[in-house]
Amino acid sequence: MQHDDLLFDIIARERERQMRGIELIASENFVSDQVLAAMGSVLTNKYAEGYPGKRYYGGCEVVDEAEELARERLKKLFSAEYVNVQPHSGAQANMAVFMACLHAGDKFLGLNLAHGGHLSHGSPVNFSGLMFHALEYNVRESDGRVDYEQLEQIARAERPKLIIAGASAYSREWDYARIRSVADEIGAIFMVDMAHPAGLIAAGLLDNPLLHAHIVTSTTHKTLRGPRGGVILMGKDFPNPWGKTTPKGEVKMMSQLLDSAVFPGTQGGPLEHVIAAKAVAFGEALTPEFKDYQIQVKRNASAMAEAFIDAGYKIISGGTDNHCMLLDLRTKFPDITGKVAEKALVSADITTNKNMVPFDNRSAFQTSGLRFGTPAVTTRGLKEKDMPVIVELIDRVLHDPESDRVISSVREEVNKMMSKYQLFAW
Ligand code: DSN
Repeated sequence: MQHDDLLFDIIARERERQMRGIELIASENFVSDQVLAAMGSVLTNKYAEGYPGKRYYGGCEVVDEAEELARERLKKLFSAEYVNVQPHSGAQANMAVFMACLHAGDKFLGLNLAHGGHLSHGSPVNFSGLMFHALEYNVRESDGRVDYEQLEQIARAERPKLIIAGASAYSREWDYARIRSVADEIGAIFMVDMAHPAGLIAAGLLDNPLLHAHIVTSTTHKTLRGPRGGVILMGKDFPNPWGKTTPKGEVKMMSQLLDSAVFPGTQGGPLEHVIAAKAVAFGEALTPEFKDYQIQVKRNASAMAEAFIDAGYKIISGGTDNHCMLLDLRTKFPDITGKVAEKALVSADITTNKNMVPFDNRSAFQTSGLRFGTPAVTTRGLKEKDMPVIVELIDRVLHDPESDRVISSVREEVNKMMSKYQLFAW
């Protein structure tokens, strides 16, 4: 067959883009060569509907070993009793939890998307908001932190069946115990989506939500630095409290409901090549080097937040406990939208994303904020001392986002800086 020059040229250009730029999207990272190799392996050829030892296809005995390895390593990483490594993404993992815990139309409570929440925690355009009755809590305007009092008030008044903690753009630690307490009071299931800080949690640098939540979901590609994908975990299995029964009238354990909700409930054949890559990443995350990496991610984020504040920017909540931060542009540049800022920075090879800030007066398409994170630049090898340099480059672009001259001079400095940091071994 003819070599696909067209497609492989696209891949080569994306590789080049990743190498020359400063990657600050809080949910992105660079995987190891081993993770990449497992993902691009012959395991992609195998159908394996079902679970290890109970498949609907023959010839699964080898991929069973890869899936078991992923499961055992993930259990060890988070001290979990139950895991499912098959969800294709975080949204798929969340969908399976909804399927296992709720009936269509049931009430659940999650963090407002415009306050840092996630699409699959109740947005009206997502399955969660379309098929279920979504209620939302906010962060406080005064300090940008989760409004636990409001969460409790809504929980007591509305009695949702599921309460969700976790966010896409929230830089602070969560009070999981407080949410569990109100969940117990009203008999709700408590789920944490730890997709963003999972790597920091695995390294013991943030609280482990498995100690408090009934169910935990995550992606595997953010701070955890694995392939794109999702997982579901539980610290302890428990009988389904809603008496949700199978068509035959049996009450099941939550582990059984979750497994069925992933397959055959919402997915078909698992991506065994991605599951193998998850196994590699979980193995890497169990090493002392991974803890050192996460310590550096956190240090870099704190240094970056401090540099932004010193340069006159407002960070929502005034700082960060994790890997990310949300910048409210209105304090320093009230006339620049997140959209304009993102475009100018991308032109200078600094990749970030526009983001709504809590109580934003602009739409999700314009926004008044930018979200930054340090997982990817830390993988590249950047340290605290480099963060003020990055902030100064960003500040130069934002002072003059329409200037080709400024953008091209910043881009030159960015490319020179990043040429010193290796990314791929090939
Ligand atoms: N898109 C992910 C993020 O950037 O946080 C969430 O799905």
